[in-house]
Amino acid sequence: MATENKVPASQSGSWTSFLKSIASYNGDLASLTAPPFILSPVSLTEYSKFWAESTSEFVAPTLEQDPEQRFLKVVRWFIGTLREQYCSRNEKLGSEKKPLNPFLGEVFTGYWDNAEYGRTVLVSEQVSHHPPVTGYAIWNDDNKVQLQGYNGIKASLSTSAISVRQYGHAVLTLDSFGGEKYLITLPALHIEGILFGSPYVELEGKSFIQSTSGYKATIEYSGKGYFSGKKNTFKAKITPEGKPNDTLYTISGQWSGVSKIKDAKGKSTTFLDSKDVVVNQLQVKPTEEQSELESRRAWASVADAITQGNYELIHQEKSKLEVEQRVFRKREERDGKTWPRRWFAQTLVKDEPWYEQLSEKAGVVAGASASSSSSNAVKADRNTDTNWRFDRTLYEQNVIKADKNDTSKPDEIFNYVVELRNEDPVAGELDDDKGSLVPGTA
Ligand code: HC3
Repeated sequence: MATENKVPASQSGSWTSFLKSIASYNGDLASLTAPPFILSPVSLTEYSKFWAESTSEFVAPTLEQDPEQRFLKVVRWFIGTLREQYCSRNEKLGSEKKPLNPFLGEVFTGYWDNAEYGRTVLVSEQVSHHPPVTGYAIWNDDNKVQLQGYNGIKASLSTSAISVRQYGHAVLTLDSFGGEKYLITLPALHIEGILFGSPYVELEGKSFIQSTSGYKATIEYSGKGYFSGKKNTFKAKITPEGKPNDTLYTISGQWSGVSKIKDAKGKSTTFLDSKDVVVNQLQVKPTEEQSELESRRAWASVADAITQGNYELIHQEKSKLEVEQRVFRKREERDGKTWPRRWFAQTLVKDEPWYEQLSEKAGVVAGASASSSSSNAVKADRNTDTNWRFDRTLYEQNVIKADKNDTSKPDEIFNYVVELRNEDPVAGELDDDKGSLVPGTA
């Protein structure tokens, strides 16, 4: 693991300040100001793409007729996404980076075209800023498969690492099988290597996949070779409904590399080599054709400043966005308005019996933003707890308008932004500029 100091000499002062700020950490990772070398020019809204970068793995379950084999295909697709989700920055950029913290209403969209499987569409929207929550939906109509979900993080500090618990979940729906659903909970993680300026992610604890067809996967993660002496290891147990001790299959190995599957008779074969999973490039429209609320256009100046490693410019450009967001929130508060979500809406837990049932079978607490096992004391209330759900009708209605001169398609949300901008200023709306930046950090 990383023991070599990777902090550029020119940024060692600001890295030391950053380490000090971690010591007085208040629970909000986004508020930690970090020097440019650790910043990513990519917004968290883009991370939703990691769920479906391999079209063939994403559609594989829907092409399988046998429910048990179908479940295994879902597990295989899920395990195959982890490498890109959790170690692609490390592999491509040398360490984990601090992503851009999306603003409320920020959207990111794209698609993958595949000669055999058709088009897979991705939409991602920042549905909450405090706490930060990103909603996403990915679908392939030709193969009647849809994934949707939302996630946020809760971080805490331990001696040398930052522990991150994810809340939210993903739901895979297969319409070819009567809307068969798979509830997918999200693993906890910790960020190691911070002291040396070389953060990397390790997964920990358990996550679950529970299907309406009755199968359950309990996936246990370990970073430091607890299971096999290798990094990024996991062990998954597949059990049928109501028979937690009747293990049908055990899958184990590295989620970033090779894993094996063993059936109940002890026969073992290769399950997956994550390095062989084909990563298809997401198609995103050119920045100049995007709306002001789309990630790459909204963050373009900040991203340029990060790429240049220009301290002052990063701060200056980020501040412009942050100040406008603060002004918007103050004006909304004064006028009793709420930011209109574009494609997602909150649904009460009690109104989704399928979700309550799957959570119960998975052994996780329904609602209460939990991805944890029920042994954790999380208070849940089905009458008040909500989940963010994608609404295809909202999606069809709420187009993103890139060209302001295009009057054929009203973009209600963009019009709302224009309204907010034109509102009378709230007294003192610019007074609380945090100004908390350590020189040379963002
Ligand atoms: C914790 C994390 C932000 C969240 C990232 C999530 C959980 C987002 C949803 C994806 O589906 C999965 C995923 C993968 C990686 C997670 C990131 C790893 C590091 C980043 C922190 C905010 C960065 C902190 C960097 C530091 C310590 C320098 O400030």
